[in-house]
Amino acid sequence: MMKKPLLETLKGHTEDIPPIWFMRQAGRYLPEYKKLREQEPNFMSFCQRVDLIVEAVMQPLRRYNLDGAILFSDILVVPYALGQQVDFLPHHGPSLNPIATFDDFKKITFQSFDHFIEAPMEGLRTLKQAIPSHTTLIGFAGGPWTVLCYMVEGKGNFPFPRLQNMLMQEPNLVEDLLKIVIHATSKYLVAQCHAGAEVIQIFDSWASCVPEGFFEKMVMDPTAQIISAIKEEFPDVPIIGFPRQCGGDLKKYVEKTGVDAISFDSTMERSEQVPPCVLQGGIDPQDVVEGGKKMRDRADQVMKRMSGRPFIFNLSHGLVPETPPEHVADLVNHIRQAG
Ligand code: 1CP
Repeated sequence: MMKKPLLETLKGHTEDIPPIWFMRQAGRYLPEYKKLREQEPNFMSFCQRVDLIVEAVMQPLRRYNLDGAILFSDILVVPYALGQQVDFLPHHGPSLNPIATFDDFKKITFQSFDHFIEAPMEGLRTLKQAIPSHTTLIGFAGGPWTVLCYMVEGKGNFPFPRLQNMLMQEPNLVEDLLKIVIHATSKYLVAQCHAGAEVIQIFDSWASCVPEGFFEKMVMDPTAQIISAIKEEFPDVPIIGFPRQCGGDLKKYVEKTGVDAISFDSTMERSEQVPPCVLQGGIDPQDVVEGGKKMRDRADQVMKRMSGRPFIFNLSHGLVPETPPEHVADLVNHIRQAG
């Protein structure tokens, strides 16, 4: 069987040319995605269509030579599968019926959970056969803190004051919610591994707004519990953590959670401390919007810093909708030549 560079790197091998994939490599910056998206009026129903999610994953793989293919879904599929109302409003992002009281919390149910996660599972099984043989299939979920941000706030609203207030005023409600989300996320990710995911990434995109003193309880412990549930059944599936802009002690994060790799962002790039694990990361998504020599120079700087150690080329956050796809193609070609 052909070796997969992304998997090899996650096992600790250093490749001459780093494996490459990008957060949000599928989706709205691609004209072919915008066309595909028209087939379902509502984003959650799009995520329930196996044919459409498989096609959305394949689109960037046809354009560029990538080492990773990430399931097309969303971190809000978990609250949706738990019975919370989740909508995506055009130009406004996610909109949920916020959980504010114990009565709202009581509506959360596992009753249809398995039914709702069946489409992504079928998507993964199909993709395992469809992607190129050197490409690694990546499953994902949101970190519980980040998912709770949306469940309680009802929308993207950094720094998520409702969850912050609830943490101070209704700690028991937060604790009960957290337990459910940890359990649901573990179940969802173990199912993804059964369906063929070879790597798992946990997106804790809003780790930066955890209140002082709560990082262990709200980010590290929940991540550790999810990872131990995965590793119990799938000890060899590597896990990438993305505690975005958490500014904390990454060495401790690695030791406490059991992640195999960290996807770093621009704040970690400036830090002196290098976490004791495989690293994933790269330039800023805005550099790819701009493109050209500046983008290539930035990429060279990252490659130089990471040379000689196991490293996956990615970005400090996801590709944004304004990204010209030609710039992504240029970046991939540049790294493959420079390596
Ligand atoms: O109508 C549409 O097309 C909806 C736009 C869209 C898309 C294409 C959303 C709504 N989600 C997605 C796909 C998605 N989301 C993927 C698969 C695509 C890929 O990676 O190739 C993934 C991995 C996510 C993960 C996700 N969703 C995160 C974590 C990663 C990150 O970017 O930090 C977060 C925070 C979300 C929430 C979310 N879903 C959608 C939007 C616009 C948002 C962000 C809203 C906000 O800013 O708060």
